[in-house]
Amino acid sequence: MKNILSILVVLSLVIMGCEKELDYQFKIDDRLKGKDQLFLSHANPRTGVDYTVEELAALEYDPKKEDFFTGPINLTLSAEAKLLNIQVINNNEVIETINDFTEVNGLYEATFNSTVNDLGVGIGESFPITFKFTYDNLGEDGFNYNAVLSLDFLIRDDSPNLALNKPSRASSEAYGTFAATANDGNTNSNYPNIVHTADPIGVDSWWEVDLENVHNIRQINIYNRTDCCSELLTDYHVFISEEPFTENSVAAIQAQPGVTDIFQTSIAGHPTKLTDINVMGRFVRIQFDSTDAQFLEIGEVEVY
Ligand SMILES: [Ca+2]
Repeated sequence: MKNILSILVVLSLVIMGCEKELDYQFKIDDRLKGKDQLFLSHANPRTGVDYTVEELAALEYDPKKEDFFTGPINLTLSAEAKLLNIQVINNNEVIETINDFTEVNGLYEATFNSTVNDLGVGIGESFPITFKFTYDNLGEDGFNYNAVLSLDFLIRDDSPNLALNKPSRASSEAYGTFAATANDGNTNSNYPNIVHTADPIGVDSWWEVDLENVHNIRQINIYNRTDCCSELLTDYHVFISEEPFTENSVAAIQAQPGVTDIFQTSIAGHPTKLTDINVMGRFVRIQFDSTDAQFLEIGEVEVY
């Protein structure tokens, strides 16, 4: 048996234009009677392959309402009667219209393929989709009424924050602050809920976290200090490396093999989200190369 998560939905029928001639509603009801089931199925988004029996048994959420994706989204949609199209709708906006169907074992089947990035699903956020199935003109009496069924689905990106409570350190910990405050899960970024370095001129102040394993890093959120001084967190490097940073100056780290350097020239927000990174890494470091800016002040860093 193929172990895919399959959602069977039988919804009340909505008839376009039924307010005009109630008579046709009954005809259309009759035409779809016994053929009004919709199916939505997909492989396990965490593994990309079919669910194992154990994985299916361990699902804790309600799969009729939502599923978690961190990358590709490949859904199979099926209906029991011939379809004209399926509209993919988010917030009343049609984002795609599917017109290609294949007939498989008496079902009319289509696929919806996307990614969380393409849909713009923020990490930790939910993205509601309505699939609006429009049946082909059911074709009696020359009247062109199409029956419509809708299926609601919620895509959630529930990627864990890889930096949370992992070992972190900084070039200095001044004014009673600690490096660990910048990855303790608390995004309140008023002093003293920050890390605050104070280094001599000539030292490129930094903070870094060790994710303890190499991950594909997709997004980094940086929360600037909020009660004052936010203008200081600008012109900073975000370095990513699979290997530890062996040097402490920006120039030396840039010369280290395998280091990715993302340079930010605008003042950090609360948060600033660096998205679509897709770099393998274990160590993430935020660092100034301005000898003027000795005070690196950060409330929180999240890595996904
Ligand atoms: Ca914090």
